[in-house]
Amino acid sequence: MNRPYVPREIERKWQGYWEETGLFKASDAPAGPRFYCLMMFPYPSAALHVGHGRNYIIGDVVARYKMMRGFHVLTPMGWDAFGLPAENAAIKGGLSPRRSTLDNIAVMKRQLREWGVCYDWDREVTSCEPEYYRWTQWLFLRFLERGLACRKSAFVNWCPSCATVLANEQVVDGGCERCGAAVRQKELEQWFFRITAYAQRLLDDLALLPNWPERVKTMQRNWIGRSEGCEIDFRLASTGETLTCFTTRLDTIHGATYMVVAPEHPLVRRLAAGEGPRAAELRRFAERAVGQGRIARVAADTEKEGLFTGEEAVNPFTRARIPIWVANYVLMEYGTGAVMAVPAHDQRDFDFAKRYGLPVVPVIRGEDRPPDAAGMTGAYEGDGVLVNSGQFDGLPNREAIEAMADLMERDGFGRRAVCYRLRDWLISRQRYWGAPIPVVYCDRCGIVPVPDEDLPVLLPTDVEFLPTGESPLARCPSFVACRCPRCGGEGRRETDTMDTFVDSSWYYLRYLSPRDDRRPFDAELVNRWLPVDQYIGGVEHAILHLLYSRFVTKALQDAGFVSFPEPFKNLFTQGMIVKNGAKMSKSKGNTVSPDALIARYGADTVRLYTLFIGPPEKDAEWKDESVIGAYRFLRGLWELALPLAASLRARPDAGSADTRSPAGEALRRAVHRTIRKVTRDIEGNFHFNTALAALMELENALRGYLRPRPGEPEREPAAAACALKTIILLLAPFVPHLAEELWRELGGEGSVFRQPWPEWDPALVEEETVTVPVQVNGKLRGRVPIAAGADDEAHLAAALAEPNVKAHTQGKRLVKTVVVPGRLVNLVVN
Ligand code: ANZ
Ligand code: ZN
Repeated sequence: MNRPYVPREIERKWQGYWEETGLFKASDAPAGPRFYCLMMFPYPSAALHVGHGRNYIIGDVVARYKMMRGFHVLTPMGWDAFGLPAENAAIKGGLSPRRSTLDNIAVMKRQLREWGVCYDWDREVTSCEPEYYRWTQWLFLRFLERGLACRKSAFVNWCPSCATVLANEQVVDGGCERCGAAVRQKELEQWFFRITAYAQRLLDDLALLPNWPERVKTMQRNWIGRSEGCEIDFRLASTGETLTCFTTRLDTIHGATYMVVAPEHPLVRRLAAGEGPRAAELRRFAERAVGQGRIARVAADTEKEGLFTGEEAVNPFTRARIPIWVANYVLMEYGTGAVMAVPAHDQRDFDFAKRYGLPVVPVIRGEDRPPDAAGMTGAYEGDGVLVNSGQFDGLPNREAIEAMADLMERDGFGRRAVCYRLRDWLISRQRYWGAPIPVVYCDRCGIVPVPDEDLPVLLPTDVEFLPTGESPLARCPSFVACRCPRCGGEGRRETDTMDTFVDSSWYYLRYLSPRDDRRPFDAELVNRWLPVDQYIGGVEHAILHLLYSRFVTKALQDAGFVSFPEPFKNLFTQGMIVKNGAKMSKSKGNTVSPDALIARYGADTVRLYTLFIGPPEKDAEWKDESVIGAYRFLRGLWELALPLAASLRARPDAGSADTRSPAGEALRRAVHRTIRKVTRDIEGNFHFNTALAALMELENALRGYLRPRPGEPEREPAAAACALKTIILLLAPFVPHLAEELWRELGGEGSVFRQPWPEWDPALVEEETVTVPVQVNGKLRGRVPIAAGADDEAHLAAALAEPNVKAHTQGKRLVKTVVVPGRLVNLVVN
């Protein structure tokens, strides 16, 4: 009687074995090829669900596969452990953020282990621990030194309920991403990283990343948002002072009938500071417009509102005086915060002009559109030929832009300019659970960086962290009070903490020397192992995390700390697991815990199902009832393999050559084709699902081979042995516990992951070919070799390429084709 398949037993055993033997321990300087396999480190929230598992399982497959390909694999894991949720949970549950974070980490670590997902845990990093955030602070100081960290006043998204600043992308439909409260605008002094200084390089260097998903690169490009245009200096009619605007459509300047400035524009501030009813009205208007918030202001369906400022500007091309308005739809942080409004050719300006009765002057004539201001129902934003534009009349507008820019640059009232949508990275948070920003305010010395040797600036533990709008650290006198590092006088510590995206912008460097207490990372090791060979994570990080990490890497390269411009050579973004049509998430109440499924069917089943569910880059629907299918396959394989392995062990000739029977030959071919298919599917784009389907087919073929039909010769063991061994090896990255166990059953030694990945024999994967006769108008004109099973189209293509057939069909019209696959192609021409 054979042993039954009891996943729990074998899985525990092999998990212990991998740990004891240090299968996943990477040495610093191994000889031979290296492979850095990185999965985005998670935020330690509550327990993981099967949707989270996809990311780690995919990474684990890659790591194990690369091991079998002979690479020294580095596959570390850590925790993105600072952040608002832990703090909010602490406020609710009373547990300290550190305690709840560490508890969550323990649960997640257990879950990863039970999934059979392995890491080099000696390299674990936890971003909320002083030994890590000390170096996040170090990074801040290097940025400060290089002018890449700066403090400036800014309007920020403010959630009154969480009492914190929110990043733009944390504002969803005008509300706080976490609590839903309406977000307001508030002007605050904040710390920024000057990522805008790297805008062009971040754009250009996307070209260095051919193996990143195209959609991620597109999202980054759009986020950076490069625009080529001009800056034009208008003058105020009253004082002659310059009012510069940015435009991408210089060609339309003769149609500029008014100007619009942002409510935050210095001109508005100056005018609003004056006396009288107009100043008061401007104050009221500006305040209300600013309060609407950036996101609402640029939304297409937001009412465009404005107010005449009482000032006029002089158009440098026409000398015409045009009124200056202030309006909500112009943003201060884009371009110059001032726009020349061309209602005939810009829809926003058109809407605004209609509302306030401002003139519309068309200056571009589209193909068959005579310019007709009165009849216009919308702006014409397309290309065309200039009209109403003086000396430029008749020029195609794209040419006009160049001619006008030349003129402007020659006469010095404007210049070509590039504008980016990308904003500086706001890194300060008025919250407790983050890395303190390491600076001191001194009345005598100003802002003084904390010296490196005084790091870390420790986050105090005896803090009341209820949100009030100020950082909780501000109400912790023992934290705030300090000596000025420069003059020794009384100083005050910065009480803001850093955005968690700073923590995660450099963690992949720390894995190389995680316990080093003299420096953030060992540059030599980093330069040896990086860029990361494969990064795996969710597409929700397509923009910020990846952009920030790229920026930090470039800044570190400029500072001489690393030798490469891009941190992640290859990126794979997996799709989401959905359940009942919605993304699996705690808030939707549709999560599935791996724990019960693993207890019932085993980790290999959960892994197999997760990988088989669909192409991993696509979203996929989780169906609990389908998990059993994966289980049945594994149990079936077990029940097939155990007796077969035993019988092979009993036959000393099992490894020798078959008496080349046709059935054995066919099985051998199937084995080699499967090796090729699985290898290519993994190497190609992680098409694990089709790789697994091919393996299931091979298992089926082996099953059939072992059951000879009556009259067929007895099966030779060598072909069966080869098939079984190959199945086990190829399955190993996917279902590692079962593979290890069966490998031993087959008489293998050590870990299956120390075995080389199977190679296919090119001679055996050649598809079988048949020779098909080709007739033209009923006469035999040639014979062509065609792969067995090829479709009609392939037959036709092969037939038409045959030289003699070609000679008989050239210049003639093909009126009919008949294909009998594998037998005949008949062409009728006239
Ligand atoms: C005149 C004009 C005429 C414009 C026309 C467009 C069409 P992109 O392509 O996104 O860079 N603009 C400039 N600064 C702005 C600001 N701070 N807030 C709101 N809008 C602003 O857009 C550039 C165009 O957006 C600029 O070109 C300007 O309007 C507007 F037929 O100038 B344009
Ligand atoms: Zn001082």
